[in-house]
Amino acid sequence: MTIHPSPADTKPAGTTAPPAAGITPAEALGWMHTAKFLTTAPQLHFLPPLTVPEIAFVGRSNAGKSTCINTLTQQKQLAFASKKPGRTQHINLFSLGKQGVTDAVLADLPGYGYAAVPKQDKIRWQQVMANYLVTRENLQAIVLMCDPRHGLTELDEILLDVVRPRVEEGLKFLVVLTKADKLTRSEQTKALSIMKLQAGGGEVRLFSATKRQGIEEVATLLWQWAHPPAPKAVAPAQEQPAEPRPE
Ligand SMILES: Nc1nc2c(ncn2[C@@H]2O[C@H](COP(=O)(O)OP(=O)(O)OP(=O)(O)O)[C@@H](O)[C@H]2O)c(=O)[nH]1
Ligand SMILES: [Mg+2]
Repeated sequence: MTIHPSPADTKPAGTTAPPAAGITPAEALGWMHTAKFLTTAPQLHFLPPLTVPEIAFVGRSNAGKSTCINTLTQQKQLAFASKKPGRTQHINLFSLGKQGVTDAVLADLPGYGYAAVPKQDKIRWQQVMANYLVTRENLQAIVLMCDPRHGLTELDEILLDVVRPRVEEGLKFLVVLTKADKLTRSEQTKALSIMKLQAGGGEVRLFSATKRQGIEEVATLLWQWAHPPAPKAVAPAQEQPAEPRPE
């Protein structure tokens, strides 16, 4: 198992920033590397009901969802990536967890918006995805993959509308600006600030599979989302003895 050292690991002792929420980027990548194929489902009702947090990768066809999963998990062919849009046609689940104990699941979803797909298939898929996003009970986070050269498409906007009520109830939301290697530095900065305005309070990160940009940041964020701090037990209110009235 190869884990690329994080910048924090290569800094001289004493200058390392404290890990966010108890995990270093290298540990987050180690967790990602445990990914294993779990199951594939052509339709929602074939998905096994699960209780562990599920993180769904969604976005238009060819945006780079499968490549992002392979890059984050440091596995070349875990998810099927392809130059040809429409490569992923089922919902594919990958389990994560150390020592064989699954503590989260990644879901690679088929992309939308590929022009060559017959209209009926497009509508069917949009319904499957909307149902998945609305009804999947263990869904903990959505990663919307967006090529910053195209920005948010009409179908991305529809997806945002579909998930908004759940995001307002606490579903985590991240926009990954993919293929950042195709942009100059200043274009990246601009794309990031525009998307921050459009993401409605969701997180936004730049990402490049080829330049290995943003990998540690995204892995760390997903680990944090999959391991939310346990809610603090609320101590029962104690009866206070009545203050004696001043005479
Ligand atoms: N330059 C560059 N190309 C990328 C990057 N990520 C993905 N690609 C390329 O984009 C194409 C599509 O990648 P996929 O990962 O198959 O895209 P997808 O979103 O899973 O596509 P569907 O399964 O059709 O929805 C492939 O040719 C990838 O090599 C990246 O960060 N930089
Ligand atoms: Mg794919």
